[in-house]
Amino acid sequence: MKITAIDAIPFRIPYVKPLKFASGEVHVADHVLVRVHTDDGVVGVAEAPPRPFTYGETQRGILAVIETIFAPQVVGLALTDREQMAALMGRTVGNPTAKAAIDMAVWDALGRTLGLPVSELLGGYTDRMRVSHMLGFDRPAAMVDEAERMRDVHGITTFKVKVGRRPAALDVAVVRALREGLGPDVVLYVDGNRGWTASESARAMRQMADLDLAFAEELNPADDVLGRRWLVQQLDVPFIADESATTPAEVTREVLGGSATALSVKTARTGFTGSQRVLHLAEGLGLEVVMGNQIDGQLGSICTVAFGAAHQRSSLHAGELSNFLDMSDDLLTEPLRIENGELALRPGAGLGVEIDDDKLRRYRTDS
Ligand code: MUC
Ligand code: MG
Repeated sequence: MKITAIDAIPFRIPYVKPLKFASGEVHVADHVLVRVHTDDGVVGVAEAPPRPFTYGETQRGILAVIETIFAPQVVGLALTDREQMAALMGRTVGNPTAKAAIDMAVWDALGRTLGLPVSELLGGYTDRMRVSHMLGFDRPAAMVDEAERMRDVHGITTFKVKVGRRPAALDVAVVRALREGLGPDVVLYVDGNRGWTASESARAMRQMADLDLAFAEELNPADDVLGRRWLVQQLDVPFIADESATTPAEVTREVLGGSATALSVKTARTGFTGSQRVLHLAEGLGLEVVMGNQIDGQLGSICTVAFGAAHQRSSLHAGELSNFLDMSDDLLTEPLRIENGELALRPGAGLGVEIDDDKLRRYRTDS
C-alpha cells in the first residue's frame, strides 16, 4: 500500500465541437494523466484538466508542480495516509486540479488494492446518475439542435445553458428557443461564468422569468460582493456557486455572506477527499448540490459519477457528465456510454476503468 512513484503525463486530444462560455473556450483536451504506483504493483489513475481562466493552472504548470513538489511529498506515504497527503500538498497554495488528480488516483489505487469500487468506499448510495449536458455558446437554432440530439440519442433531459454574453438578449433568445423547442418537461438552468454585471444578470433573469429555470450559476463575479448579494436576494431560484466556492472556507464565506444558495461540486478540483468535505458542509448548511463538469474527459467523468453516485445529496440532481461526447477520442479501453439519460458506474475495483496503452502512446505529447 506504499506509494512508490507518481507519473504526470501530458496528452492532447482535440474536440470535435469546442465549448465556448463567458470566461473562455476549450478546443483541445490538453490534460495531464496522473498515475500513482504502489509497492504492490498497483497503479491508480486520474486526470487533471488545466483551466487557466478558472484556476490559473496550465498543462506545463501541472506537470511542474507534480514533479517538483507533490510527488516528492507523497511518495513513501501509504494509500490510506490521505490526511497527511492533503496537509503536505496544502502547503502549496492553488493548483487544485493537480492536487485533485493525485487524490483521486490514490483512491483508485486503494480500491484496486482492496478489490473494491471507489464509489462503494466513498459511500455506495447508488450505481448511476442522471446526466445534465452543458450547451456552449452558439446560435439558438444550433443549440436547440444539439439539445435535441442529446435527448434523442442519449436520453438526456437536463441542460445547463451557458450565458453571460453581451447583449444578454443573445442568451435570452437561446433559453427561450430551448424551452419552446424542447417543451416543459426538460430541466433548464443557466451558468454565466461571471460574464454579466449584477444588474445585467437581474434584468436577464427577469426576461427569462417565464421559462421555468431550475438554477442560476455564477452569473456575475462573486468579487462584486454587494452586487452579488443584491442579485442572489432577489432571485426565486437557487444560485449555484461554482468557481467562487472551491474550498470549504470559500463555500462558508459565499453562503454566509448571502452570495450563493447552492453548490457545484467538481471532483476535478477537490478530488474525492476534498469533495467529501464540501459535500458534508453543504449537508450541514442545507444546500442543494449539483455535480459539475470541469470539461472533463472520460476519466474525469467517471470520477464525477463515482463520487456523485456514492452519496444521496450529490446524486439527487442530474450531474454534468456528458461533455466528453464532444471529444474526438479518449483514453479508456472501453468508452463510457450514456444510455436513457444515465451514466452508470463501471463494475470492478477502483474506478473500474483502464487506460488504453495504444491511445496513450498516440496522444501523449512527452514522447
Ligand atoms: C462550468 O460549470 O463553469 C467552464 C469553466 C469552468 O471552470 O468549468 C466549466 C463549466
Ligand atoms: Mg460553472
